[in-house]
Amino acid sequence: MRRDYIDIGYSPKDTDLICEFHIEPSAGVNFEEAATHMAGESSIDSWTEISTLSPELAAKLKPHVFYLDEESQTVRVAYSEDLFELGSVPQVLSAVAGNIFSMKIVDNLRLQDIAFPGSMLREFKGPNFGLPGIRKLVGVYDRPLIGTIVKPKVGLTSEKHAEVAYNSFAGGCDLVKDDENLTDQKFNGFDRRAELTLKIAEKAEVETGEKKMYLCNITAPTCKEMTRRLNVLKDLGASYAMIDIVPVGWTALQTLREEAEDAGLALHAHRCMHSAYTRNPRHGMSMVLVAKLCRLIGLDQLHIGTVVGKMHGEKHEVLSLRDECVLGKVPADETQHVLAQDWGGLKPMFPVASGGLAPTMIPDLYSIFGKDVIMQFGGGIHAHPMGTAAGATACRQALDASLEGVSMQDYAKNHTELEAAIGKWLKK
Ligand code: CAP
Ligand code: MG
Repeated sequence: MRRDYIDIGYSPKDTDLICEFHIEPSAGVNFEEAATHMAGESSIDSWTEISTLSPELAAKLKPHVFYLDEESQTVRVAYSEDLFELGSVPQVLSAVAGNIFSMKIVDNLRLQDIAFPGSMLREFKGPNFGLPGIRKLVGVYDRPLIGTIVKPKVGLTSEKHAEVAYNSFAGGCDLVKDDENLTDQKFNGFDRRAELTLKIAEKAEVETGEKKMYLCNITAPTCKEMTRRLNVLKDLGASYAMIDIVPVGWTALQTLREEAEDAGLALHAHRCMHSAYTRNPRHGMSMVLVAKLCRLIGLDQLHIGTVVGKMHGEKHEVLSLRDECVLGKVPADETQHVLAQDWGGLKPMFPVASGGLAPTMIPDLYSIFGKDVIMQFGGGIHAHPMGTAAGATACRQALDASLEGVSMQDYAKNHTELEAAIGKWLKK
């Protein structure tokens, strides 16, 4: 391993890719040594001096550890763009999020963020619809969107699934999605579920006068099958497809981004399994980076957490995720280890808040996120004491109260569905 990767004061080139890492060296390994090995292993080097790495080649491609703070265990590395296959998320991750997590000389290592240079950003299309395109699709511009997840997660027949979706739409949901583990099971096959639920969404549109979006989960064992499912949805007149982004993998997402554009479908990114490597603040990689990669590749909307619901995610972290989804230029945020990112012209993604939410949380959600958020209520709609449709109506009533600046309690005085929701979820 060469010794000249520590290069404090190096000023990254505009074309460099920059990574921030959290590094905890193993016992007996000093911080600079751990940083050197990590920089080498994530770029051009090996565990020992290799004769085949000429000084000229090293000078051209070597990484620069330009920031080193042992107290905060933070390291920043600049990598030449020549080290990467332009437009390939898998290859970037194989380099800067690959072997290094396995190195014995670290006890913990976390890739906090990547700042992509414009020269690499330009290789990605970003969202096809994005937040503005989704608003145009749904025809709603001035409020959060309300969605639900058909519950129970799995087990219903396709007919029953469609019935629950209908009640959710009729009650006021703009969006109804499949749960993350519902794909193509014997009791609820993909093709039949898509056909029945899309047909009933159309019925609800006619009856309510509102657009109704069904997000059918196309997660499948092969890209070929996911593409087939995407085209089944297209032929049925769907506007969306949903994907479990972590189980399917980055190459599948880049493939489906192309296929979805050809099919004219928006992509909903469910992030189940992300916590396997984002949750531990000392090891793995951040959800901010997952969100950045999703926007680069071009998913249209992404789960980012709720602050007030059942999943972990502090307010500052969730808002950093929201900013990464939405802003054109994301400022550096040292406290959240977010590197500054200029998104160029890539469209914003629609942030999705979901997980453990009840209609009575809408005032808090609205004050946290404002109008540019999709609020999803699974149990919070299907556990409503008056049933699914009333649960959806209670959400719209709670949202109307927030939009009008009226307290939920006052608004509930002449809105029975909201009053029942308050009785169930607020009065403990
Ligand atoms: C929510 C949900 C979503 C979570 C995912 C669930 O249902 O369907 O998958 O929101 O979490 O299965 O838990 P509930 P995140 O509304 O009944 O909780 O959005 O944090 O990725
Ligand atoms: Mg779910």
